[in-house]
Amino acid sequence: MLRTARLSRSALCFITKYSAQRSAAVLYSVEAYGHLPSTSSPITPTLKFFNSVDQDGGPIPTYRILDGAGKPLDDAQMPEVDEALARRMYENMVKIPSVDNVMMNLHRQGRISFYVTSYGEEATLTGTAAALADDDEVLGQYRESGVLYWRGFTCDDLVNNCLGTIADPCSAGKQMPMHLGSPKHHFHQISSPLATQIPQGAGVGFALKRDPARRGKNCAVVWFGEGAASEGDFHAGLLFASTIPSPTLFIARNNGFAISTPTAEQYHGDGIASRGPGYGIHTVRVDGNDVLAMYAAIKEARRLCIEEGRAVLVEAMTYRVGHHSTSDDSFAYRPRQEVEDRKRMDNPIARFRRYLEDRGWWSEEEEAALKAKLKEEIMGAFFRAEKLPKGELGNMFKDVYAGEEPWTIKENRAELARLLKKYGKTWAPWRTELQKHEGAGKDITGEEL
Ligand SMILES: Cc1ncc(C[n+]2csc(CCOP(=O)(O)OP(=O)(O)O)c2C)c(N)n1
Ligand SMILES: [Mg+2]
Repeated sequence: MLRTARLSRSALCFITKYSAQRSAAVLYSVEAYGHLPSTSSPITPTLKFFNSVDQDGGPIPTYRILDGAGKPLDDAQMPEVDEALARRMYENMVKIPSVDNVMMNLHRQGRISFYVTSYGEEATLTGTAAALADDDEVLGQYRESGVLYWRGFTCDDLVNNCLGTIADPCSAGKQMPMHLGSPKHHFHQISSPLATQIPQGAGVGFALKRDPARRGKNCAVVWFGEGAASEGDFHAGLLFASTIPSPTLFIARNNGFAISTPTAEQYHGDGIASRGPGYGIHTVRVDGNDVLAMYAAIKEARRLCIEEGRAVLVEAMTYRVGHHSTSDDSFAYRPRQEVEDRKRMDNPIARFRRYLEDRGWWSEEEEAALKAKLKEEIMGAFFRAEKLPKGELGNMFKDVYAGEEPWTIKENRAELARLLKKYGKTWAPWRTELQKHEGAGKDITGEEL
């Protein structure tokens, strides 16, 4: 990585010329030779297949500002990030793994049933969140809690969601942990089936365009992993946003894996970015572990999106340092050493910390104080949430559908009542679990259990 950054400019020119010669094709000018009625492309007598969006045949370059040691690249244009903003970004980045560490421990102790970490993707999330307006509509996949933290979603909110207490602001304990959502923070409810958020996001973008109060002011922001981009919904969503233009910003987190499937088995083309131009969408590939590059790229992507009222695609190249989720052991399919190397060589937090320290914007003492403050915040949130009950059992049937309650829900509730009457008092796991709910199931059975 460092070596690439130091390649001399003459070497880069040589590579460009060399590939240009290889790909030379005879093109007839449109003025003299015209073009087919179905396309505006010039006529050529050269039979040449292509397999790259770059006419030189090379891969799409990756935009970055900071090298691996946190030093700005010689030719990079620095985004306007002053000390206060830089420190806030750094603090958000550190908060993400701090929360993840505690929640992973709670999972190991059996106190929460499921969790998803964002280890390694702190710069992708924070650089984006900082460049957006806080009321841009976000549709996440599930690994984007750092975007919510930036907008003021608290540790109490997160822990209540994971424990499914009455104070869960996302789904009142109905959803799995980490299926976050917060209308207050303009963050749409996450749902498990991959990629469903992509066409939905194009719809949200279109709705923003149709709303006079928000047209030209906000965009929809759709997150997805490179694995989710293999779903048909990815293609439907991008086609929708390009043919029915809308200010929709698509952000692909290319973190190397879809659970155990590495990218080498997910696509044969040039990542996700190569697909954008196929849909006529402005596209850029960014070093997702460089928070300043993410910030600058998203600022510009958002501007394009809103000013042109058209979709933009950003591919953030990063690495999923953690396991996929608490249901996964990634060392079954990737070497431990690979993970250790990536943590060391391409650590987004360490890299940005060095940038801050070089400017005198951060110190050892401030690091210790931040870590202590975060620990207190998260543990405090846990102790508060632990004392709260879960809502009434019947809540799980409420607000599932709008309008009249369908017969399926009525039937499910009746079946649960039957089972509770039969086993609620006798089967120990149910007896224990029921006590955690307000009313201990009385709202379903109509009687004391
Ligand atoms: C339609 C669908 N198929 C499969 C799954 C199971 N699944 C959950 S996450 C995941 C991997 C997604 O990988 P990626 O989109 O790259 O996101 P990452 O986990 O790497 O952030 C899979 C296959 C699902 N939730 N939905
Ligand atoms: Mg992935």
